Amino acid sequence: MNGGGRHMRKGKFLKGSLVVLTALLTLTTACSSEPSASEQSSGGSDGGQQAANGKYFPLKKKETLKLTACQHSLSGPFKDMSFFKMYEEMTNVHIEWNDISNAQCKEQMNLIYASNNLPDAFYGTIALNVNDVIKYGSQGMLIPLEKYINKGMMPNLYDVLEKHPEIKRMITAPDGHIYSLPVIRELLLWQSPDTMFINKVWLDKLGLKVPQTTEEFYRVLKEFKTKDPNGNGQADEIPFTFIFNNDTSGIGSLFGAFGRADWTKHVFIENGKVVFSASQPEYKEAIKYFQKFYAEGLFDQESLAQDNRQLVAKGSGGKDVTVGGYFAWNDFNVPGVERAKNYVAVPALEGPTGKKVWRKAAWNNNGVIPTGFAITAVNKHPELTMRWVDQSYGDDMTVRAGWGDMVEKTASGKYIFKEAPQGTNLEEVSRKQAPGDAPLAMLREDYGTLVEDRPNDLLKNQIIEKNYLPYMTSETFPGIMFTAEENKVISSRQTDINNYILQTSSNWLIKGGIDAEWDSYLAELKKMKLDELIEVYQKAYNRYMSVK
Ligand SMILES: [Ca+2]
Repeated sequence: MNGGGRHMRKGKFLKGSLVVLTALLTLTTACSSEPSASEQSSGGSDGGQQAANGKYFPLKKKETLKLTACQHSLSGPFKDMSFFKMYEEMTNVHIEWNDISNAQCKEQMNLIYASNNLPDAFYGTIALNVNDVIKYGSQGMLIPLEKYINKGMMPNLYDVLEKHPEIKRMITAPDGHIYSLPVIRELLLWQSPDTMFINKVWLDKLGLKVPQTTEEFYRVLKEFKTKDPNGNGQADEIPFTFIFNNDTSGIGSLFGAFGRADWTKHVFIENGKVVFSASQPEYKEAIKYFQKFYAEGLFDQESLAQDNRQLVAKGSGGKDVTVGGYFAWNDFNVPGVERAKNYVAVPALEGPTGKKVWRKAAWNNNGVIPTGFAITAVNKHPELTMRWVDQSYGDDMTVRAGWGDMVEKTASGKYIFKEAPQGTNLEEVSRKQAPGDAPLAMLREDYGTLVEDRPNDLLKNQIIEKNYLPYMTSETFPGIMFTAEENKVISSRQTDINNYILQTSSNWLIKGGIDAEWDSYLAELKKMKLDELIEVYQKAYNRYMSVK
């Protein structure tokens, strides 16, 4: 199996003649594996390893790297994973694993850094995190990696970063160095974790349509409340439920009907400028409007306090369906799989003055986690290590790193999923075969072409494209790397500010009074140094965008 070839992926010609394809593969592999001029002249730290045919891997002589990782709770030992057995065969690089159990991960990782007893590299997103990478990178325990990310040494990752400069920004530390390599599972789904659902059976029964405006939404919920749509003779209907101040199950996107969406951190980017939603007039209008929904029992009173377990119990429990609508990642998350058939998605609603905006979630970086792999200062073969890890950013190895042997390649080149054995599921099985949270690159265009779409993902994708994507003009602050000083300001200011906002807004939603109290609320935010917080975000964002 050849792990290379990301840079010649997916062209329509791939589906053409097999002979041409094979020839191209051979050619590209040879080219991409040729040592650069500097390596040849210096002999390179890993010199003399190129095989006679010009390929770098498999190495002529076996090398061993010491890697530290943390296991996922569903994983077993890394050395037993079929993925790494295949990897060793392909590269002739043996990995000596220190794979820490999930429960011990944090403590053991801290010990490793504190004792300076370092492996050659850290592997996977469970072992690594942004704060550690920035801290230990600046202290020299992790080495800068950017000089290795070139076409000759890392053709797969290089190609991904060339096509996606935003991913390069995400993995670049505040000091301009790259200390960690990404794990990429770029799905449209991340842009709208929240999806809004409504009970279609009830709508049909009452002769109503899926609401398109906030006024229609109000009228629908009013009928849900008063007309006994579940037909049990009791006024037990909960017209609409959710978890306030939650980015998957909350109503932040609904605020968009007033011109700007909201989210738990309230920090948005508009034309390159940081905008704090909860101190803007649009936020005030939204709170004012939805207060009526609480006052008339259309929004679940418990939405301000309940947790996910309570929400699910409400949606899936009891003899009769009582929930008229909700926010969730997938339709079945609240009512369960069977009852989910009652519900359909609600599009972005148009507000009283014609505004129609949905939130675009950027805080999750579209599924890019910047900390998938890092090399330490004790590593004597950084170049070999980088070449080794680059293999897993290629098409085939990406799929295998994600799903192990639970995929099979069809004649068209697309991977399809295998049926998990009775009583198990895909993740449970594949986590024993492959690392999952590891260096790999599933780009948005890979879903449906390189790997078949999962049915749930496909449905959510369709919902987002049709109902939300055209209105995603409120973009949240992205998940960027902050400096230690920035983190200090953010953690000291933001928690207090957001707690104050949550408490005040909850009061307004239940009791009203926002008009009278708005000015003193703004004054209090000022006193809590909201301006300083915004400034920190702006500075960090400018630095982030300056990465070329
Ligand atoms: Ca009823």
